[in-house]
Amino acid sequence: MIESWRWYGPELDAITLPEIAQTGASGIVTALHEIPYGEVWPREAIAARRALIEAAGLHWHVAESLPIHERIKRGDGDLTQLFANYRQSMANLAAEGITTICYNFMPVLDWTRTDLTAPLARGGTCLRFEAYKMAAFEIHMLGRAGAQDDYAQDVRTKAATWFQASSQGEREALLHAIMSGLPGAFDRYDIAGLRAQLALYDGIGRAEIRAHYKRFLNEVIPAAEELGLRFGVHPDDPPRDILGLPRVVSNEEDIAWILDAYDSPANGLTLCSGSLGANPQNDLVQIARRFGERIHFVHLRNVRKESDGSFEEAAHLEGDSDLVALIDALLAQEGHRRATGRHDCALPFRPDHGHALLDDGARNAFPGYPLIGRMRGLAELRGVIAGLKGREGANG
Ligand code: DNO
Repeated sequence: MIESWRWYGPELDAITLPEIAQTGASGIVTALHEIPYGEVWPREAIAARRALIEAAGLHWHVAESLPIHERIKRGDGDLTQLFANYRQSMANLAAEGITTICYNFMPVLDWTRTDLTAPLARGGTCLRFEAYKMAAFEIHMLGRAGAQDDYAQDVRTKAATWFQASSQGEREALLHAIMSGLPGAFDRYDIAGLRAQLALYDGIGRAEIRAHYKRFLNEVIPAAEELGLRFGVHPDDPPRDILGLPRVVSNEEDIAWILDAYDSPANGLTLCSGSLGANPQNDLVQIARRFGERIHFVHLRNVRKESDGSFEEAAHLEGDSDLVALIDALLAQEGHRRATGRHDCALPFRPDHGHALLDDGARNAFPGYPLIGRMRGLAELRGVIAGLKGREGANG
């Protein structure tokens, strides 16, 4: 497996490439976050980013994300130019030797949390999703019709109590937390802006989103095949509908649908253990085994779930998911690839998110992307991989 590290680029990330080199990671995962969604990533800009990365002795393995414009997700109007731009960015990435592309198909919001600095028992903070706070946001701050029906009575009661007691500052912090999953420099909404975005999805249900998704695959996967690119869709986080928006990348059945919708090795999966792991029905090892050949990129992290749908990000080897078993399945997939002569045997992975620990609080890193906490995660995962590989060797 290839150890990689997400970097937001020289302008946006508080962590530098020479610091990343010290973590031991060899690969970089990045995007041109400063380019608005829908516009072409120019080859020169990709080359300049790549040169920076290589000057630090690192390799740019994955473009995460090449974002899909909301109009494509909504199937809104004439999309010819947007698809052409997307394919041009793909061609420019391929020309610079970046062959794995991560993207998501979540309407409006990317990953969603309600607390960015939830305290941990032994010090430090983590990202947390609190069901009653999400309910308070939807029911009392956003005033979304139908939001009541998505929550159990006790969660609604707690939501009302929290809302009544909350200060303006706490409500703003909640909005800020919910918006923080949108990566890069663009598309933060205020309440009015979010309402307007949601209204654009009126009348768009699961079947429509799937149809728009299939159209996207038809538009880009043939080009990916020609260019030698591998696409890996990132699962919904959390893996369920949110804000009344249908989400179609949440579980094993969804993944099977996507991989069938355009049956090509180029149409694959980013296996994110943290996103999929937040739904108790998702069996990570089973998903890794079933779709193993189509996994092109891996995000490794853990979650601790609660019965009302709340969860928090646990340390990489704590929490509810058995990451050792998952890594074992991924190593078996690598072995299978070697045995069948595939050239993409080594799976790039990154320690996805990390706790903010020690001096992390003093830096203005992106939420979930601190230096020390992720380095702890990477070191633990590295140990698991070495241990499992050693056993493989010992077993001959
Ligand atoms: C969260 C990330 C996601 C991911 C996108 C991929 O930390 O894993 O934001 O980058 O969903 O498009």
